[in-house]
Amino acid sequence: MTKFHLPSIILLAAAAAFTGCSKPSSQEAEQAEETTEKKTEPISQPLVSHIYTADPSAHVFNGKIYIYPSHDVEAGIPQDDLGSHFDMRDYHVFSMDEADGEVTDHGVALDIKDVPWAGRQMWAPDAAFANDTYYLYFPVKDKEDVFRLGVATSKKPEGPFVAEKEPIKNSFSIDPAIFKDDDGVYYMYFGGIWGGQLQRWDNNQYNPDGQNRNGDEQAILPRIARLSKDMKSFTEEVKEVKLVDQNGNLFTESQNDKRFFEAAWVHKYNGKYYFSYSTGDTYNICYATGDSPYGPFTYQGVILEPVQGWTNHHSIAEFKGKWYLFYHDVQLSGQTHLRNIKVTELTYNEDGSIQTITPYQ
Ligand code: FUB
Repeated sequence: MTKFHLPSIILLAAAAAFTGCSKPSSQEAEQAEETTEKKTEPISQPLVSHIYTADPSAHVFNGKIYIYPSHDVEAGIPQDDLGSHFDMRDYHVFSMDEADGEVTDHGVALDIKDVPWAGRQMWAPDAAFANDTYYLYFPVKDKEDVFRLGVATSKKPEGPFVAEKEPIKNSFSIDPAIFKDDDGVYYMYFGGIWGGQLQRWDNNQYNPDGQNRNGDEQAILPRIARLSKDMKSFTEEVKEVKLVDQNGNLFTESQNDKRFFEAAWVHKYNGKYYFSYSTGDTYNICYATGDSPYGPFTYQGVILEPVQGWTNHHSIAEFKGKWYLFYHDVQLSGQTHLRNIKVTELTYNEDGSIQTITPYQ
């Protein structure tokens, strides 16, 4: 276990690097670069700097904040459109007693070599607590190079976790996010297009030749499934989550500043369900609201504007009466696959809308 105190973190300046895991058009890349070039002073600093971390899923367990991020590494894999250079091999869990306090690294919580079915690429995880047990959910490619979602258990929030011998039946794609509703039912949201392979899944059937959608086609939708009591399987068929505009229309692929790309997260505020997500190649974290965990969710706006680096990924948690946005950028490395997790406060307006956060000033 290693402790880090924020003031002692060595901060390195780093340039924006929009050379992501999948290919943006040059116009999109230029636009995003312009956005971050205008303001370069980060509003928050990396939570840790001894290792690279990304995709922070935060939860409050036992009165502390626990963060379940990806552990970025330089694997020496050339960059390609499917994100092969994101070749992560284990997970660390971090905890904090205060949102602006010391960060404890609890060490390796799960290693890819201890997941019998895993091939490569441990991407963004999440966690949940039920049945006096902590569950770590994680996407990793199986031996056939198809992303599946795994689950591992521990009696402690920081692990170490022991993985089930098989992936969750009927699971696919990436970025699992667990939401517990007020009635005690747990749901998993998941999916990510391009490198996350969601375009290969139609009607829950795998087609290795599945293609990204064209501009005028309906955008691919995120997925949801209710979890079983033992938290290790789906109790229902995987369903699409409808994400619509203010007129109730589904987005087309060309509306890529609003349509779903990856990194789903769900939380509840004043009785409303908030579905938030990354728009991927336009780099926003957006949100949509609804009256049921299954949606439909109506688009409301941007929570987090583009960060330095190609990916944008977040989670939202309430701690001691305040709401926080956990996110990442590439402040420490300037390289898209070597990210660092951060936190900043999130503010609701009186009408329940969320104030947009600009990550640089
Ligand atoms: O960390 C690998 C992938 O990058 C995640 O699964 C995506 O959400 C993006 O952040």
